[in-house]
Amino acid sequence: MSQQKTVSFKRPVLRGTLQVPGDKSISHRAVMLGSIATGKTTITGFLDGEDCLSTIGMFQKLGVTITREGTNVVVESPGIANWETPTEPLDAGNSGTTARLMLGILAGASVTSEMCGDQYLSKRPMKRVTDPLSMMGADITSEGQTDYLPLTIKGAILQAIDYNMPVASAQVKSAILLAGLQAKGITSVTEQAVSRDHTERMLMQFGAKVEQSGKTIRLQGGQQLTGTDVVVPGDISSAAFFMVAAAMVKDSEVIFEKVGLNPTRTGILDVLQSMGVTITVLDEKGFSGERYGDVKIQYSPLQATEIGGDVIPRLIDELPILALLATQAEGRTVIKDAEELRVKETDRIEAVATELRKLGAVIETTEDGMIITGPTPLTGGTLQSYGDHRLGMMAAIAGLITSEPIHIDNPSCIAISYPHFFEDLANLVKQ
Ligand code: SPQ
Repeated sequence: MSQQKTVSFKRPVLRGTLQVPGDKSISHRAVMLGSIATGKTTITGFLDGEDCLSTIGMFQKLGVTITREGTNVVVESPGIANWETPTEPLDAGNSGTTARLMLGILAGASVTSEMCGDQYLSKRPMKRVTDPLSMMGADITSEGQTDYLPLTIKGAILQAIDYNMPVASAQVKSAILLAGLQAKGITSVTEQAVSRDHTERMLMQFGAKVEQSGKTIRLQGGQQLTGTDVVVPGDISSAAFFMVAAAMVKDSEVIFEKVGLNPTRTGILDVLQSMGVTITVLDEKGFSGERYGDVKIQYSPLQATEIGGDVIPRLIDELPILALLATQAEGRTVIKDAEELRVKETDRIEAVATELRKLGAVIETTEDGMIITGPTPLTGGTLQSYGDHRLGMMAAIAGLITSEPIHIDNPSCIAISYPHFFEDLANLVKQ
């Protein structure tokens, strides 16, 4: 049954400090590499969101021992060569990252498995991964269309490939590299634009040798991974919702503690700066190849900007909330080169435009983005989440600047990436 959540504030101001939950992309990869590896991996700061729990569930069905106490996870694995054949389908839930990276991992494992997902994931394209994996010799079949889950993966002997990526996607890159780890020879992947590089960094952390030259990554197959300790920084994609809130709600000032600052993810900070937002990085550190730090965001008058080209993969998941911000900026904000938004949990171009227009926003959609004219005062109303966590959180943040309350239909999807979102919102808002 669909639920509703109402967000209503009278003259809010956001103030204080916030430590957002662990990075979703890094949490997935820590469990995946810990399960491929032999031995014990400890993960601290793990994201206990539904997507990452789907990843844990899959490996438990493959015979890996994984225990979790809140955000502390211990993975004890016999290594990929000793996984058990699962007796039930591996369920990726709503998680594209789980499905696509696992296709790469399972392609070269010595087990046969079936993979399924929820109603939204079952409509997202898998061919972008199954095509290159088939070139490596993967045996992935389906009873219906091979572009979609459910799929059956029969572990096979893989050969390395040199792959030029037709789309800018960290999931495709990672699936090929993880298959390449089990393949004969040297696998290389060349990107059009640099996407998040957590897989490459973490492979090195687990003892693999990965070479990078320009936009090409090379990996020798047959390398063994060894369990290690992983510390997960805060997720900048989750922080982005409150960063935008602080930037557009008058007199706000918020410090984000220990938030991930990997340069392949910080496009949001570049765009906020180009819109006139005052950003101060207070303390930047690095560990295990991932950077993190404390970042202060202050309310500022906003100017429109252009978002396109190489920055897109560095902020792809932040575009829905940036669209909301653009409604409050002076001038025409153009978002382009973002056609990938159409194949996320929902078509995020149409969904964002449809929902923000209900509040009075002036938005035109294009094939690969949106054109938003501002500033526009926003009214209240009922917004749909489309079962998409990022749409649900965008709707909630809109409630900070609308003249009337916002009612969010089906807000429970927010737990996919940010289980305590509404508590953090309530703690930051001073009325
Ligand atoms: O995992 P999923 O469902 O694909 O999640 C999303 C999100 O909004 O959280 C996209 F819908 O993030 C992707 C991101 O868009 C996570 C990700 C990763 O961890 O590798 C990479 C990006 O996807 P892609 O297709 O560009 O590789």
